[in-house]
Amino acid sequence: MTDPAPAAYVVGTAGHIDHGKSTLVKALTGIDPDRLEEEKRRGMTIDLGFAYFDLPSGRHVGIVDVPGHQRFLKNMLAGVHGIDAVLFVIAADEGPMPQTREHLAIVDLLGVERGVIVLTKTDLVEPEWLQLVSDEIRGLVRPTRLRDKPLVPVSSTTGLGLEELKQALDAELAGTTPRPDTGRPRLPVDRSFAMAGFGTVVTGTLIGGSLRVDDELVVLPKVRRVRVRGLQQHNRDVVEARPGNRTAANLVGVDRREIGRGDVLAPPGQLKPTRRVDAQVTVLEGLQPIRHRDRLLLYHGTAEVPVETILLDADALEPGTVGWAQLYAQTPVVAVAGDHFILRRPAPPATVAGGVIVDVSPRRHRRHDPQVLADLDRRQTQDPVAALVSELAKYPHGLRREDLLRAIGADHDVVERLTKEAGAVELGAFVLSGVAYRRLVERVTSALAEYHAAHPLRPGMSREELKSRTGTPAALHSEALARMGADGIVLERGAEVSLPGHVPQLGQDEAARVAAAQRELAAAGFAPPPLSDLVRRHRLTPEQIQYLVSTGEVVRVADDTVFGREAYAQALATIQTHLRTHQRITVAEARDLLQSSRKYVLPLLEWLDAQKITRRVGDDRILRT
Ligand SMILES: Nc1nc2c(ncn2[C@@H]2O[C@H](COP(=O)(O)OP(=O)(O)OP(=O)(O)O)[C@@H](O)[C@H]2O)c(=O)[nH]1
Ligand SMILES: [Mg+2]
Repeated sequence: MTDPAPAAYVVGTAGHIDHGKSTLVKALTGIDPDRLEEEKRRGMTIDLGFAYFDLPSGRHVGIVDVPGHQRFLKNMLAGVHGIDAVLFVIAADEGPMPQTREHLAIVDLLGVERGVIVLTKTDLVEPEWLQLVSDEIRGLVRPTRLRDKPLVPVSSTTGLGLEELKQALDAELAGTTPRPDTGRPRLPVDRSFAMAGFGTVVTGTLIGGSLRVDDELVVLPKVRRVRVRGLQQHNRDVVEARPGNRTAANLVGVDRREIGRGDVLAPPGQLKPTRRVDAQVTVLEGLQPIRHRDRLLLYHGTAEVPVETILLDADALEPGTVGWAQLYAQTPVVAVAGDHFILRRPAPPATVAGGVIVDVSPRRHRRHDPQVLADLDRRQTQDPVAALVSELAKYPHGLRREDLLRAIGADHDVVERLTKEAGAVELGAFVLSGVAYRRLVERVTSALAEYHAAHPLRPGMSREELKSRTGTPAALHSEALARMGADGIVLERGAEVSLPGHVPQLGQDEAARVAAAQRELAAAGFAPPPLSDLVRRHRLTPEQIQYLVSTGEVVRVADDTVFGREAYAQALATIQTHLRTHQRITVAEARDLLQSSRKYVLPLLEWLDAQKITRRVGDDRILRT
């Protein structure tokens, strides 16, 4: 096992059949994404292919290569969710074709913001033709998010333009904000297979949070418990898989036939499969309208699910318009508000719409209900949780609740959703992202571990010192410690903080000096040397003395008077025995019994009084009952 891989990106191909997507991937990465025998024989991609490479900047890129053939569009749809950028491929000799348009519509509906337009097979055309095709493509992408994206002519055969393409992709990815780690990982599965000696392996693009080896997870929607035995990203073993990466997970507890494309792997209790989702639906231009109760196919994550479309604000959604719908699914879907999806008509097959899920646990709505529609509008205008998550991600020390809400213009109840749904942590007046809180915990525990190692005798580190060591703002510090204390991560004792497992112990070099002092004390019996002498002779520190006192090795009956454990126990027993038979004892009697002197016996008896073992009555001591 090696360290977690650095942040990486997932890039998908898109484009018409035979336009050179797979050839381009191979030219860029050296990996042939067409892995099936049938694909190699027919010279076409049937199912998703995967490759990876590093850009000139060092960015790791995983590539999902999709089939262009219309018949395999459902495979394409399983591959494009979660991509950071698209390589939108058009063959220069043929120009835009039907799946050029369909794939473009899909990546646009899925909200893919980044990409490069790649003109392939430029070795087959004349420059004037190239110019014509380029102009046509510019017109094609104008209404979409790819509008201003770089257009790079290449030839995978001659290698022309490949370096420029890498530079352009690098520049595009440089502009992406890192995928938010909301502490809610999901791995929509696109493949499952058995590996000899390992068992079940599933792959997918990980989103939402990290997975770690030994994590206990569930496979949804069927709810089956599994454990992660191993993780790989880009063919490297990792202990932690980070979101926004192609990820392979080796699972214990599930046969490969019981998990497959469309399933979702996630921590237990975080996602609830649902038959109903409320969604904003955008209908593509130039097609038939979507009617109330139309039966369509929902493509979400890697899943394909038949749905009935319940239109909430219209009887038909016309091409090019946007409306509200409740999608009633034939089998449960595993979704999160904010997820994008695609809707297709089963026959004749056609991509007709796409949209965004705004509610994953809606009630059945009355149609045309102004209140329902207003509520949906509110959710859509800005999913406040999503907005808060991205706002919060900017603050490693969290943000005051008030400031956070003001930044977004959200209500207080949203913070509750933020902690419930997005793993954020509330600490007094502060709200931290799940990641920020985990980092804070790491800083605190490693500062304490270091401190305990350097000062094994001290029971703990002062709160003040811990605060400045971890760079935590004062107002956050005590709240954070209280929370970590409640969670059993640290132990707070007065002004000191320690790790729960820390037991003060003597360091090696001091153990010898302390032992010598103890030997001297033991040999002295009831006539111990003054503590100050012991301290001087054995160079004892106040901490060491405190340690000896707290472990009971010495009993400090007065400021400068200490007894060894044995001597004290013996003295106590002698006095108690005497008192049981004679009821009373004077200082002089005790002195004689212990063959000691008044100098030691007086503080000893006073100590026993203070310990509520004896009580003073006139010049005598009696036993307390
Ligand atoms: N001359 C020339 N031929 C190319 C180039 N790129 C791809 N080809 C050829 O075009 C054909 C199709 O290429 P693929 O890479 O399989 O196309 P694809 O887009 O992956 O096709 P599907 O996966 O079926 O959608 C192959 O015979 C390639 O050799 C290029 O830059 N120049
Ligand atoms: Mg291909």
